[in-house]
Amino acid sequence: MRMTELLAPTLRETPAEAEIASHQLLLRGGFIRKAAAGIYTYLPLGRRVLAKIEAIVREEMDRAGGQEVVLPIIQPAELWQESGRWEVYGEEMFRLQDRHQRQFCLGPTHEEIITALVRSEVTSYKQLPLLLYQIQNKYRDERRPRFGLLRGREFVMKDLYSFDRDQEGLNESYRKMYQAYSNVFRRCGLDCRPVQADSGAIGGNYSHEFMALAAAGEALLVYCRECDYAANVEIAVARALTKGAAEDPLPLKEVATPGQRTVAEICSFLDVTPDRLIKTIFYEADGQLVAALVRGDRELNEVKLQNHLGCRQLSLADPQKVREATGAPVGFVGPVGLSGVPLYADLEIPYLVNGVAGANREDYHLVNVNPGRDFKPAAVADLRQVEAGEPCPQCGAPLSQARGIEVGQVFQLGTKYSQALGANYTDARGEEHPLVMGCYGIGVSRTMAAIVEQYHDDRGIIWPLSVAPYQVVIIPAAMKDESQREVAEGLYRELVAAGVEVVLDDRDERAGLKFVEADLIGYPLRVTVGKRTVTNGTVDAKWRSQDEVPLPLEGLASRIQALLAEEMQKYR
Ligand code: 9G3
Repeated sequence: MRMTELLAPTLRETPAEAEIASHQLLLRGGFIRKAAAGIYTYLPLGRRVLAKIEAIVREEMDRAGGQEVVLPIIQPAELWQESGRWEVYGEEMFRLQDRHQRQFCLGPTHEEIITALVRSEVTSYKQLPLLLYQIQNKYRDERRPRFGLLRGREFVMKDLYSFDRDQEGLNESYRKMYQAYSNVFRRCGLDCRPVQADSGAIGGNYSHEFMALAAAGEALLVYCRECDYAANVEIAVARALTKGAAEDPLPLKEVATPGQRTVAEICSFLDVTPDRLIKTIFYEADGQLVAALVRGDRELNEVKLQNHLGCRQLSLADPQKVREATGAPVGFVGPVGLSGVPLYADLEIPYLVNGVAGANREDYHLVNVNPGRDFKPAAVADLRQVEAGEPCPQCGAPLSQARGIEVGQVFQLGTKYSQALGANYTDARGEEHPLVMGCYGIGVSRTMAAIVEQYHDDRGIIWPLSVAPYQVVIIPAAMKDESQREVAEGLYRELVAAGVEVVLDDRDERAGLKFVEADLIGYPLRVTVGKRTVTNGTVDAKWRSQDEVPLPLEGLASRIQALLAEEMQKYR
């Protein structure tokens, strides 16, 4: 490819709306352009990267026994009504009508579609296991699309669905996919960590997420350096306490705490440490008011609360409703004397002795609050956010915390969809059973952004060779110089003939600008033809993140191919 022909409109300035490196660099490097909020055009360089990632995904899915299909993007509402999910996803679902006013959605995922396909085509246990997948656009009307390809409203996903006879079969499919995912992300050069994850609304009982570690990641994970424990903080298990404070319960007492609302204010005013406080946080769970209790030094984990309550909608309660239910404003509310509001206490609450809580009276708190004696929780469960430094639930070593980009997720669905949609198979004895399913997603366009998050510097992107848009860029320092141009053209033609993915920067521009753009776009290997090529027969070769080395013109094309082959070994 010649730079005088390539559509790669680079930008010198960083577009204002781009906050993170991958969003900035993919725009500035001429890889993507925004068509609308969360909706992108992939320019030639961007499409080439996408195609490389897709090829790696496809190879690994096929190697794991997957069969590729193409499923419709437009999906009939009837299937989602059968599965009961048509109402579950509100505004996030792109819905449309056809000319006969029949209702459809743009596919945000394909459990319904694939299960409907299989229920009509698979009847016998002999056809199992069956792994079907596609790589295609998905549509989710995110409220706040941002961070470029990381959170878009139209994005490329590989989704695979496994169909097995029983749990044992599913375990085998799950294990194959887990390995395939590790291969995919390793071949993309991504530092990626599988973590235990919440199966949430999708249902099923077991799930992992593959997290690409990156400071810009929206997900928070905790992991242990000593063992393999790693979990999305949404479900990371807190180590249960074994004993409470060794002091005698004292009589409950109301104390004036004028204007003292926050944990910090109350602790300094009453001279107690935050672990003595009971934070009472009100939520509306499917419209019903509930109160969650965690210690003052902890954060409530809303995913754990929602999973415990099994509710569809969970949101912080409106302060007015809190005042009506307790007689006090937020900051002075507590569990004692609260009738009609079910209390959900974190595991640590029952161990509190002589704690502090809001008195349900403005400007007053209660001291010497003793759970069990002064209030009775509706339930006690692990509801708090695990923090770095806490003991690993597996081995006790202190947990570390990191941010990650969720680039893959694998779920054990069980029979949730096969039962809902009547997808059964007949076993060897002629008995009918619902198919046991798993589903497995990779955010392909999100992976592209995650790679940039992990591979960039202040000059631009540093593409791993396995996913680079082109492998080599040849830069004649001066296109005007006849001899430099000839050497560059000759090398270019040799490499093209050898099947190397090479760009020749044949623009009549200053060498400096060509270097800056080559580094911004992030070509892995840069070969400069300059004055020294003419005087002493060498070119300067430079891996994007290493120093320049002179290479003799003699046998240069085959030397470059050998260098590329050697570098590709890192991404097997
Ligand atoms: C919807 C909308 C958004 C959604 C879903 C449905 C997420 C939905 C979960 C999954 C689970 C797996 C197969 C590939 C891997 C992920 N957001 N999920 O089901 F209608 Cl609007 O998609 N699906």
